Amino acid sequence: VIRETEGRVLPEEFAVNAATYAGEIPRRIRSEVYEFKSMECYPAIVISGNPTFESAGRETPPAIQEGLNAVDMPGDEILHMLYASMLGDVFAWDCTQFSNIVNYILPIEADMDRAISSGSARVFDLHTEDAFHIDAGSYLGLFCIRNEERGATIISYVGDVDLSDRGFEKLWNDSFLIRPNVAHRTSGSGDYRSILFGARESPYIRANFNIIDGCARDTESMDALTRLYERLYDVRQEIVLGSGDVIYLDNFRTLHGRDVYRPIYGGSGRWLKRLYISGDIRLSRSQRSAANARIIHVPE
Ligand SMILES: O=C(O)CCC(=O)C(=O)O
Ligand SMILES: [Fe+2]
Repeated sequence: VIRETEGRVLPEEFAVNAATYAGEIPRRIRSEVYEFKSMECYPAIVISGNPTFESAGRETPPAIQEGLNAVDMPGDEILHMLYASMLGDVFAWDCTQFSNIVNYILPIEADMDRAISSGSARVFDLHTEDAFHIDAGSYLGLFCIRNEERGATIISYVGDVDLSDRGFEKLWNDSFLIRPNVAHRTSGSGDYRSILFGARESPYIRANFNIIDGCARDTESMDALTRLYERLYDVRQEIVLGSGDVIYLDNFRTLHGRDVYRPIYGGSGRWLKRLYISGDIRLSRSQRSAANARIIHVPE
């Protein structure tokens, strides 16, 4: 139906139009997704058993590809975007993955030892996606095409940590530099911000534990951050996505990462498709070329 109506289904356009079709998703699924969104008491929502459509017969690409925004979307990406449109507006950054709206997560041999999504030999440690930016997405979606290696996504939910201890008080102060992951070609804002924000009884969190050296203003703040990491580590869960599973993480309440795994190279390696989802796309209007544009320009 979507292909008949839309003709070519291109990522930037469909990111805007998907919501008009999402009302046709079965109510059972919609109500679960909206409960996840409104209650803010779950780390993530998983929808399993999705078809992987054309991607099932495709090899995992050897590298991140340029120009995907000009290519007709396969069915799995259409479905991913339909689900995502129930949570917010899908967008991309121009400082990573060539501005592709649909990002690829796949193993690259040359990146093996790097703490980035294409690495494998080292833990890609807990982080909020794009916490360096004030318009970090509210949610993050990962649709699994294949994962024969059973590489695990790690998640830690801030709701599982008791933050009432006075030692965590410092985390509410604007005393921390939150730097971008190395996959982003930008240095971040350089502004000091708090790690915890929002409501005291159910805080939001933003952090990147891949890059924490020297990121706190003083030693007490650094100690609080280290203790937070230990608590988050204690409550971490491993999720092994299988073919056709899609997970939407609450990026304000859940940190994620990727465990060490042994990748298969040469076409059948782990392949996830990532979508960034904004809860308030208007926040980034000054960095997008038009109201309905979905690529955020980040200064280098
Ligand atoms: O590979 C994974 O499971 C997660 C990687 C990651 O952190 C991301 O996609 O942002
Ligand atoms: Fe990530």
